[in-house]
This record gives sequence, C-alpha cells and structure tokens, in this order.
Amino acid sequence: MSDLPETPRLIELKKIGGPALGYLSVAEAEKEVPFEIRRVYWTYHTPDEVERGHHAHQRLRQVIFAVSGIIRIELEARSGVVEEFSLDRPNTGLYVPGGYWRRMHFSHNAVLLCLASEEYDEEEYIRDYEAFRKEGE
Ligand code: T46
Repeated sequence: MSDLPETPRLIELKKIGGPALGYLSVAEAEKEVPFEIRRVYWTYHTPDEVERGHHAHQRLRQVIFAVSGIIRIELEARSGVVEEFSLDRPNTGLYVPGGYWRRMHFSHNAVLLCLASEEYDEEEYIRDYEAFRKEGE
C-alpha cells in the first residue's frame, strides 16, 4: 500500500444483466469498497434548489452513489483545490476519504446512497469552513 494520502476517485461497478431484464450492480466490503462498511444511509426527496453538505469528515471514508437521478458533488481539499464530480449512473460510486469539504446538488428524483466506514459520530464532523481550511495551513 502506498504512503501517499488518499484522494477522491470514481469507482466503476460491474453491471450484471441487460436491457431485457434490467441490471444489478454489487459492491462488497474490502473489494470494490476499500473498507469495512459500518453504516449505510441514503437521502431522497431533496428539492433541486437545495445545496446539502457544507461539512467535511475527519477520518470517515465513504463511497457515494446516485442510485437514481443526478448528483453533483464538489469536493474541496484542505489546500483549497476543488474537484467536481457528476454522479449520473447507478453503477458509479465516488470514493471520498477523510478531509474533504463537500457541497452537493440533486436532481429532483435523486437518491444518494452512502456506504460509510464508521458509525454516526457528530463529533467527527467539521462543520466550520474556516476551521477546516485552517487545518490545511
Ligand atoms: C455526507 C453526505 C453525503 C444522523 O442522525 N445519522 C446519520 O448517520 C447521518 C448521516 C445523519 N444524521 C443526522 C444529522 C443531521 O441532523 O441527519 C441530519 C442530516 O445530516 P446532514 O446535515 O449531515 O446531511 P447531509 O446530506 O448534508 O450529509 C450527509 C451525511 O451527514 C454526510 O456524512 O457525507 O450526506
């Protein structure tokens, strides 16, 4: 394993099936998902004018899917560099390591599914943007 810090990346899952019967995709812990999965959550019915997120995680690792609809995710590193991802296929996940500020926009029918490496812990969230950027200095 490399000592370089981890960075966000897209993870492509196999699509099993075909147009006649539909498709199935699967993600297993420590295989397609690079950690043990301790929590799964999903968001839905998000109005399309709303921006969610506005936080980073200290150490939580996640793979985020748009299982329906389109989700645009901006990830900002502590250095201030911003990368934008558009999730628009149910077989494509976004791997997000700890330390990235996120802003998310949803199409009206979007369902975000998140596979997470830790149980919920509000103490682990960074919800103050200035504090987040300061930690990068
Ligand atoms: C993330 C993005 C993709 C819980 O009680 N338990 C949980 O496991 C989660 C995830 C949230 N909550 C509570 C905390 C807040 O009172 O649900 C409320 C909404 O959470 P938040 O404002 O953080 O929602 P989003 O959509 O901005 O962020 C969520 C996750 O919190 C976050 O980890 O990366 O989805």
